[in-house]
Amino acid sequence: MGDFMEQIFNSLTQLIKEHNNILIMTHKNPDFDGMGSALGLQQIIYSFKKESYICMNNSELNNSLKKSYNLIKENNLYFNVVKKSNVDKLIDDNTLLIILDTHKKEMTEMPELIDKVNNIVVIDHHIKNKDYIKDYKLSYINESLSSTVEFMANYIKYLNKKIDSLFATFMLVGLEIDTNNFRLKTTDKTYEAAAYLIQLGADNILKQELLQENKDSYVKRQKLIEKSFMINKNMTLCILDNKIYENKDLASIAEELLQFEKVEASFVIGRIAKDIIGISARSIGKINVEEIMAKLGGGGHYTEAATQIKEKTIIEVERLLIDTIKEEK
Ligand SMILES: [Mn+2]
Repeated sequence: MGDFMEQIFNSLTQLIKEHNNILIMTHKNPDFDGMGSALGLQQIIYSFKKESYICMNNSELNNSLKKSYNLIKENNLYFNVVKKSNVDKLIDDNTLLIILDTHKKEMTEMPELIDKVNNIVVIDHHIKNKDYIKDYKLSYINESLSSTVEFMANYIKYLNKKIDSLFATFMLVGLEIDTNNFRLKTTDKTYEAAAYLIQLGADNILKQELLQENKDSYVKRQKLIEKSFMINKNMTLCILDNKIYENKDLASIAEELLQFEKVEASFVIGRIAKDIIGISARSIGKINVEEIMAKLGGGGHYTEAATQIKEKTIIEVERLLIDTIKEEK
């Protein structure tokens, strides 16, 4: 453990101990990395004999997260949330807001909180965007970190604390999703975090159940993947039909394309709204896809990025992307 990380961990502990009414917030459309680290942090705060509240709107949960919440309830584990309609009651001078897995105000579950709360902590692993949250008590944004769960698991380990095995399982799911099964940004610290979660009892069978998808969506995706092709010696492209897809469909195809021979970067183009074409890009770590997506008005990280282009056809977007890649070389 480096001195620098120890300092960050100690400052975080200090801030937690100094404040009451601690709010934990991740990004909209939460995933297992954001929520897993929020749940882990909530247990730690509780071990300091402090209440905390995860800012959450139930309507936005995906099926696996809904299943997770039901499991928390069935097992009667400590779990505290606050909805938008009730959160104002918790805000005063002594409120601490801890933002996880994003550092952009607009991406957070309740952006208005950032103006209302004076004491803010940001912990994230995305490439620092120019509109990051500037007014904070503590900020740790490290793009070489695999996931927010990695930070949180190592924080829990540093404190020598334990959390329930169910929470450890959710955190491990987040870690595996964000690293695409230990393929991306994986360092010794990532494995240390995973090892600690397994030590805490993370359940591999439940983990796989939470990662499972239904067969139809799997088969549908494989059919789309079949149509992908190499655009040069190390990049592959998959162009979807003209149906409207969700961003996460594009992203999961791009991720899957990375496992094929010779592929160092993958791109998926598809319609995501009536007049918007999306591109999702992934890289195994040699090619900076964020740079390519930024030239097309988007952003993200080095290994995962995306953009949205208005009022163009899929073919026009394909041409734009290929020209941009050629310029890049
Ligand atoms: Mn993440």
